[in-house]
Amino acid sequence: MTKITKLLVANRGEIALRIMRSSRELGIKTVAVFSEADRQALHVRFADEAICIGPPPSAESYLRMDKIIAAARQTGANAIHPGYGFLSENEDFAQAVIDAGLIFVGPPPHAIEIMGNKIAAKNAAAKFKVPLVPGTAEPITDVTKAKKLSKEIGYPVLIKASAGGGGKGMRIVNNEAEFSEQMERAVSEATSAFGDGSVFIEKYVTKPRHIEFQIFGDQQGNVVHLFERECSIQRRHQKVVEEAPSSVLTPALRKVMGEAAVNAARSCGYFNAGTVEFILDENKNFYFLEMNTRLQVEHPVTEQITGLDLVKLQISIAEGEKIPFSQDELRIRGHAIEVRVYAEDPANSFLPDIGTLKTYRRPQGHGIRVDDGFEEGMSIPFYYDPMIAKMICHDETREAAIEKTIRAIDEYQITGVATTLGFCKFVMQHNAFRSGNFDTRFVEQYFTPEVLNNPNADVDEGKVAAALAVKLFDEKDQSTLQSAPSEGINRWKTNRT
Ligand code: MV4
Repeated sequence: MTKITKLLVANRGEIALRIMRSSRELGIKTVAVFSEADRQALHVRFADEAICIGPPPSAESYLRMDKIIAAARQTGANAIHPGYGFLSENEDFAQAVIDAGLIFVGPPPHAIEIMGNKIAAKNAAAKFKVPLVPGTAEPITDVTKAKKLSKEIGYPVLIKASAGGGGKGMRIVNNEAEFSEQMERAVSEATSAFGDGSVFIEKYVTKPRHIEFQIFGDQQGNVVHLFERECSIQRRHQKVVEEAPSSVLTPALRKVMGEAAVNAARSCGYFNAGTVEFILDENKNFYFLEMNTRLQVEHPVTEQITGLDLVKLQISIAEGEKIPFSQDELRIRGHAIEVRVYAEDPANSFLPDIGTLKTYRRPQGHGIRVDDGFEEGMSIPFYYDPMIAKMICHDETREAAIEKTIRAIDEYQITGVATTLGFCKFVMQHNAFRSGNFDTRFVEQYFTPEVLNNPNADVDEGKVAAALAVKLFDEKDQSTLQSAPSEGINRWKTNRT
């Protein structure tokens, strides 16, 4: 049981600030690390101490384990919080932090390792009776065998990369004739993207809802869940709107899924905060997909409905304390909706619109929380994820939370860059969303730029041409499920199409 006295936050932006705020309330000193692009950033100004760890590109700064650990040594920090993205799900980093004699505010390295490999994750979960999508339990290399298995499972099937996650490297196969070609592509994509060509096959669930459970474990072996988050409103695996609770779970289903989530955590000896991802099919059968071994972007909706501060809980668990409540003591209070405000242009294929926040005024009032890392006049760095803010609205019912979200979107004033605020308002006003009858296809089914009816719609011809090129490219290659990057990782150079 070692108290954390000084915490280094190995991250930037809103999440670095959010972690430091809770630390300060606990009387813990904070250390920021920053790249040369972030000298003026709010997380740097908020921290008690700040250390520059390198040039703007993430690979030369926020991903440099050596520099981050050296910064902890230099400042006398005795713990490191990784936030999300960057090094947060790197078991070598977690181990290096521990080996340096520091506390890692996160899960044990071996749990990160197991859950980082999708096949290992499924096998671990299966041993604890967590329901899985019908499919192969091992990496598959033999096409003939794979075809035979797919026939048994029934088409369509999905080929997934074991080292993937978040939708990277998945391919849909509709029939046996397509199989060989798609498998070759999947293997070569996985090899070039992850250096690991292992793939596996699952039955393709065609209209899934994405429901994830927040779990917490302590070092004494207690595990609880803090209910679910509904994350079906996403665009190319990038979540746009998240809410808690989900409007489709009954108390009985919530209990069964929650117990499965707790078992998935137990299956890898998990402690600290984690998220167990499920898909729910049209008949409300649920299946384990993967486990995210970090605090997630959308954790605030869980905080709003439970009244808990998940970062404070992470810190006390890292110090060796027990979880201070039992499952039975937890209740859902009201309904919370988070919308992600990105500097992206929904009228132009959601291209990042990096620039300066000429006007930046946050909405206010009862039940509104804005987690951001910017102020008016600041510019959004080109090097990192273009998320400006997360706005979380909490009210007694889902309907009231939707109305509050619309009111708050209208009150939010951002000029200088295009944002996803109008797009989020479109979601809030859509009948499918309001009725609760939607799945992960919501955006592709219902969204076209025209629905924004924006009188200031950008008619920059260059942008339109670029957007059109992207669209045509996608349509040519429909069997690839395009993926967004991992949380917090620069997608300009890696994944942006
Ligand atoms: C699936 C699926 C359908 N069937 N697996 C996408 C992200 C990664 N975590 C797994 N994903 C999916 N796996 C089977 N067997 C559909 C998806 C999927 C999805 C899942 C959650 C949220 C959004 C999604 C969007 C497209 C596809």
